[in-house]
Amino acid sequence: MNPLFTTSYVDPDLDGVACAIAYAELLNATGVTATACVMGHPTVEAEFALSTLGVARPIQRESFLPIERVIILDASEPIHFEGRLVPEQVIEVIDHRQVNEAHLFSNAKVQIEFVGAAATLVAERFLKQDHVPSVKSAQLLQAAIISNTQHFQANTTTDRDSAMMQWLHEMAPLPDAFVQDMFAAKSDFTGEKLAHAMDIETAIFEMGDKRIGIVQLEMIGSDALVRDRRNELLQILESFRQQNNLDHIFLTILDIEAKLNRFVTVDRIMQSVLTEVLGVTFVENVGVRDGIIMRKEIVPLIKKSVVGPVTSFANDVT
Ligand SMILES: [Mn+2]
Repeated sequence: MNPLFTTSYVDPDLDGVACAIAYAELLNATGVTATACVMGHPTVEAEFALSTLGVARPIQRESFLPIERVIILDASEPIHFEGRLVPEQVIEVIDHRQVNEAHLFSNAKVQIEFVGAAATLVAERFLKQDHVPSVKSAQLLQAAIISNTQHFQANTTTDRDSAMMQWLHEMAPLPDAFVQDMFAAKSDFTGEKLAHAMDIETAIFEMGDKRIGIVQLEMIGSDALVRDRRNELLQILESFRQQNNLDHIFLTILDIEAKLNRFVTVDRIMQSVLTEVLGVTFVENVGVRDGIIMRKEIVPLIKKSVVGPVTSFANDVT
């Protein structure tokens, strides 16, 4: 058998990294040899969690071509692998996105369920298979659930996320102040860190004949960022648009503390689409919407507005 790896998309977030590590641990505990990997650069938040919790870094890999077997977690679209594997190499998909292309992984067993974090699905696998995760994996999965649910404020949060959080917390609670420190760490966008974070947090979607870039930042203190660095934000967006050959681009900032989103774009078409689907009014290229809404929730709304109703795929949900 060819070697088996667990990984997430290129430049993974904490959910993707935590899932890759914990699921490899579960597989190995059940007699299936697998190695956790990351491609590209994990987010600042993921790096913070790995170092603060003392978790060994997953192996760095930049390609799985041509023969290795891969399990992808918190990911379900070939485009997010940037040609570093072919869909046929993927034997399993575990993800929580409504808009996905899991059907393109023709050899994979697929689990797509709409919970707040893919980490919840991995924690449930441990529970179902009657395996207790290591302390570090239990903590990493909790950090991922907290991160992906915006501390349980995101609309995508479900009772299953809370139940797995509780289960993991009882066996290995996170250190004091970990959550606060994690949110503060990911809100540090001083100097060049802003463009770097925006680069990592850019996702590209093909909708009809349009390529749309959506940059999502999660932070506390977004009012000051937008006030003090709006022109820089707009310039970064424009340079990303040109570099990635995009038709449209916008930035969505989830402010976990203020409990709102700020949208930034100079693109009039995107402004009017966001006004149409979310009721956001733009003043000087910035729009504010109360309540936290995540990119994965915005995507289907925009897709519907740009190309008509979203196709529902026949997912092989296991
Ligand atoms: Mn996720």
